Order: sequence, then structure tokens, then C-alpha cells
Amino acid sequence: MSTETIFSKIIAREIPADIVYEDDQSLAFRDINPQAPFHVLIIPKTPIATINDITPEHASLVGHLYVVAAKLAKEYGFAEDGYRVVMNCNEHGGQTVYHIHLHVLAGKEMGWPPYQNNKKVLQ
Ligand code: DGP
Repeated sequence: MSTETIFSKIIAREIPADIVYEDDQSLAFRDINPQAPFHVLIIPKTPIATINDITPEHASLVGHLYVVAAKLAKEYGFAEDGYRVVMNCNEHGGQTVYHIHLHVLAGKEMGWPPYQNNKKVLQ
């Protein structure tokens, strides 16, 4: 299966994105369809399709995505108010781009649980 996604093209600068942070392992850019006043995606530069594909060798890289989330929270001033960090997996998780990414959402109070009116629950 190809690991090429729209996010590979953003990493390669083949398509534009509003990039807010970059280092040798990761890239963070604003979501094209923001669900909060601040909505950024943090991705590893190494493509990993889903959470199911994360192996022990990726532990440091995946942990690094959270280090970047904490850094952005401080930098953009929402660390104290709070925020949400989400990674969706496959269809039921709502994943649409198969290159793992942390959603960092901030700037408003968010509801929990996310699908209060959804009658389907895991048994
Ligand atoms: P998910 O549903 O968890 O796979 O989230 C994918 C997110 O990626 C979704 O919130 C919209 C965003 N997205 C998709 N295509 C692009 C793009 O070309 N540019 C940017 N900046 N975001 C994108």
C-alpha cells in the first residue's frame, strides 16, 4: 500500500499549508477545516498510516508529537486554559487521512463525551 497522502505533499512543499512549527521529525500546520479557534495538525515526517501501525520503534517519534503539542500550547498561550489533543483511527474513529496526525484544538471549551447523543456504545 502506498504511504503517499496529501500530508506527504505538504511535507515536500508540493502543496501549501499554514505551517506553524517544523523540526527534523515533525511538522505542524493549521487544519484546512478548523473545528476550534486554534486547530493544528502535528504529523511525523515519517509516514505511519494509522495508530494500528505504530510499533515500539516509533515510541520516541510518537511521543515527540506530544512534546510539540505542549510547546505550541505554551507558545500560543492556551496551556493554562486547556485544550484537546486527538488522534483518530480508521473509519469509526473518523480518520480520513492515512498518515497519523495529532489534532490540537484550543480556544473554546469543548464538550465531553464527544458523541453524547450517539446511542451506540462499546459493550
Ligand atoms: P482526520 O479526520 O482525523 O483524518 O483528520 C484529517 C484532517 O486533515 C481534517 O481535519 C482536515 C485536514 N486536512 C485534509 N486535507 C488537508 C489539506 O490539504 N490541508 C490541511 N491544512 N488540512 C487538511
